[in-house]
Order: sequence, then C-alpha cells, then structure tokens
Amino acid sequence: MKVLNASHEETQVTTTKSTTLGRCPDNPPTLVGPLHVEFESKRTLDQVREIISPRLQEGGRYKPPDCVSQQKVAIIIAFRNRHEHLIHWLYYLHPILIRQQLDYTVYIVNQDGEGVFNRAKLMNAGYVEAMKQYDHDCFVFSDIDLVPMDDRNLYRCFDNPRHLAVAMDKFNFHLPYSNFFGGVSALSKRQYLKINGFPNTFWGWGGEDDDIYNRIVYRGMSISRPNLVMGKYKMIKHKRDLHNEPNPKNAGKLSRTRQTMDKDGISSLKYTVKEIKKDILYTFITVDIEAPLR
Ligand code: UD2
Ligand code: MN
Repeated sequence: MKVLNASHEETQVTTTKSTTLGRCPDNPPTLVGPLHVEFESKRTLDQVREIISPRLQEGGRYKPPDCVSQQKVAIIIAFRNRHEHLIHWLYYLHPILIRQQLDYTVYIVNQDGEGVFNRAKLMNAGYVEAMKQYDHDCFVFSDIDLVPMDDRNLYRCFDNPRHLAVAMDKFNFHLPYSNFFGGVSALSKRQYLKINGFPNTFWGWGGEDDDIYNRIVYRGMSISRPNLVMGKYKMIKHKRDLHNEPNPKNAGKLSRTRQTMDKDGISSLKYTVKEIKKDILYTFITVDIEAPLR
C-alpha cells in the first residue's frame, strides 16, 4: 500500500468526516430548560449581530456542524413595522434554535404599503418564497413578539400540526380556549398542503388562527401540543398597530371554513415580491399582497 501525501491525506479525512456525521438525536443534549426572558430596551440589532452572526450563514441560516438534522425548518414571521420586536426575537430565538440542533432559516415576511394587515396571507407568501430558497419540509409560523421561556419547546414538526404557544404570560400561562391555535405553530409541508395552506381573506386582526384550526380538524388531523411548563411564552407588550383593527367580518367567516378552504388558500394565493434582502440574521422579504386601504 502506498503512503499518502499530505494533501491526499487531508481529503481522506474530510471525506470520512462528512460521511460519518450521524443523525441529530431526538432530544438535543445541549438544552437548558427554563429561560430568563427580559425585553431590555437598550438592545440593538448590531449587538445581536455581533453575538450571533459568527455561527450563521447569510440569510439567517444555521446547520448543526456535528450532526444531520432530521428536518429542514423554515421559520416564517408575518411582519410590518415591528423592528424593536425583531431585535428581541432574534436575540433570544437564534441561540435557542441552535441549541435545538435545527437546520433552519428565518424568513421575515414584510407587508409592503399602508393597506390593511393580513397575517395569514403573509404566512402563505412566506411558505412559497421559502420553498424557492431551500428544500424545506417543516414550517414554523410565528408572531414577532413571542419568545419561548423554555428551550425544550422544539421548533420542528410532529406527526400532527403543532401548536407551540400554549402558555402565554398574557393569558396567565394557560390556553385561552381549547381550540386556540394563535401565536406560534408548526406544520410539515405535507400537513400544510393538506389544508390548502392558510386563508388569504382574513384582513385585519383576528380569526385567521381559528380558521387554520378548523382546516386542520376538517382534514382529519389533530393538534399536537407541548405541556404548560415547556410551552410558556412571553409576549412583548404592545398596542394594536395601525391598519390592523379587529375585523368583525372575520368571526362571521369561521362557520364557513369547510366550504371555503379548498378555494381560499395556497391554491388561490396572489402577491408580488418587491424585494428580498439577506441579512446575516434573517431573510427579509417584502411583498405586496394587494391589501385594501381601510
Ligand atoms: C394574536 C395571536 C396571533 C394572531 C392575532 C390575530 C397571540 C399571542 N397571538 O396576536 O397569532 O392570531 O391575535 O390576528 O395571541 N404584525 C406586525 N405588524 C403589524 C401587525 C401585526 O408585524 O402592524 C404581526 C406581528 O408578527 C404580530 C402578529 O402580526 O406579532 C400578530 O399581531 P398582534 O401582535 O398585533 O396581535 P395579538 O398579539 O393580539
Ligand atoms: Mn402580539
């Protein structure tokens, strides 16, 4: 047998290393459990960049260096004019998601213009745009103002659609009602397509989360949830935003989800991408979703 020269040896070593990477374990070993969460006003985006960016790839992407993740997760956040909340979210979530050993990317889906806000339609646009960037098979849909207080609450997909934000401080760390599906949820690509995605027609505040819940039940799936200890969340205190008033029409639509869900969803989605910016901490996608002015 020939003795290998130095460079050949090096190639051998890297090849062996990349082929022997095992699957990441079901229970990530580096989790710490309950977390202290405090929304300090002096935090800046540059500080967060300095702390977190050495571990990330452009666009807010991470892959564990020592194992192969079982899912490729897209974190999708509906957004407009909440830059301070974005700082806190990134500060807390990146380290948590890294400890969870996820292969993940953060997508901030920014609604262009001054029209009425539409959380669910933005999430649909986020799904389509994320799929153009990477072969994601799991989607975590989150509010920008919700930070988990326990890193055992895993941001990945389960056998059924998962509701993660089960115990928020603003609801006294309980589910406000048993069908509640708001805040943070996770659906695999298969689960998301099975319900034709989210509704596009819930303009303004309220109802879209209940419509999604209905879709899941009507397609014969159930809801998976963490317990009330691991599912604790802190919401950044805020007032209702401009152009996101509670819409009284939304509640009325909920009795018709069964009839509307096949027509209103990912199958009927229309929007235009205005800009895609890749920051080291996130991919920022600005979309025109044809919002009516109020
Ligand atoms: C609740 C639900 C939320 C959704 C909403 C009804 C909780 C914690 N969350 O949120 O999931 O069902 O009711 O629509 O109970 N946003 C912006 N800019 C805006 C308006 C909204 O970025 O101008 C985004 C942002 O990610 C925000 C989310 O939409 O967190 C939900 O809006 P919200 O925080 O005003 O509503 P909230 O807390 O009542
Ligand atoms: Mn909120």
